[in-house]
Amino acid sequence: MAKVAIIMGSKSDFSVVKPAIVVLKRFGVETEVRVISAHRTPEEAHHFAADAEKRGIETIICAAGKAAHLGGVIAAYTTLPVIGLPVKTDMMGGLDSLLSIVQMPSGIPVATVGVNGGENAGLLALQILSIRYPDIAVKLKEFKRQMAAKIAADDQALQEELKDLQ
Ligand code: RP5
Repeated sequence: MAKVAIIMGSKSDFSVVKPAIVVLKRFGVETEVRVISAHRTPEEAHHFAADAEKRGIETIICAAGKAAHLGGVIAAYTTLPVIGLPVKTDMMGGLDSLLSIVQMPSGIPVATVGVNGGENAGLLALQILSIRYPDIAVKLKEFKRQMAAKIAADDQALQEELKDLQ
């Protein structure tokens, strides 16, 4: 079974991380969810990243806010794909988190989703896994088909509403 690790810099990030866990579980992917801080527990971050591949983890989602170095630190110790999930902050609306995660130096990429983009982080992990797991690829295609059907239905409903406007 496919396995994704989801780590967050603080328990306070959990509400942002939750949609990633939900979508991964919906697709039948095993998750390992941890609080590990690049700054407050740097040694644990090192050990976690260095051992992740051996433990069967295939992709790592890292959620963090403010000076959000977790994804970068994890990516420094593994060749597994790392997805950064910037957390919205009170002071700067998450721009601080976003730039801290996305502006990695050459050689250590962190694939970054939008601020509070938990579901997209989960979906991106699924797309990475789908290269190896055909059942996930099939489910992703169905997911997209359902999204398209909803937009088409919304468009149809809008056309009906527009007919009633003066
Ligand atoms: C970051 O600092 C965490 O990822 C969190 O988003 C932010 C604030 O952490 P707390 O002070 O709420 O623990 O490391």
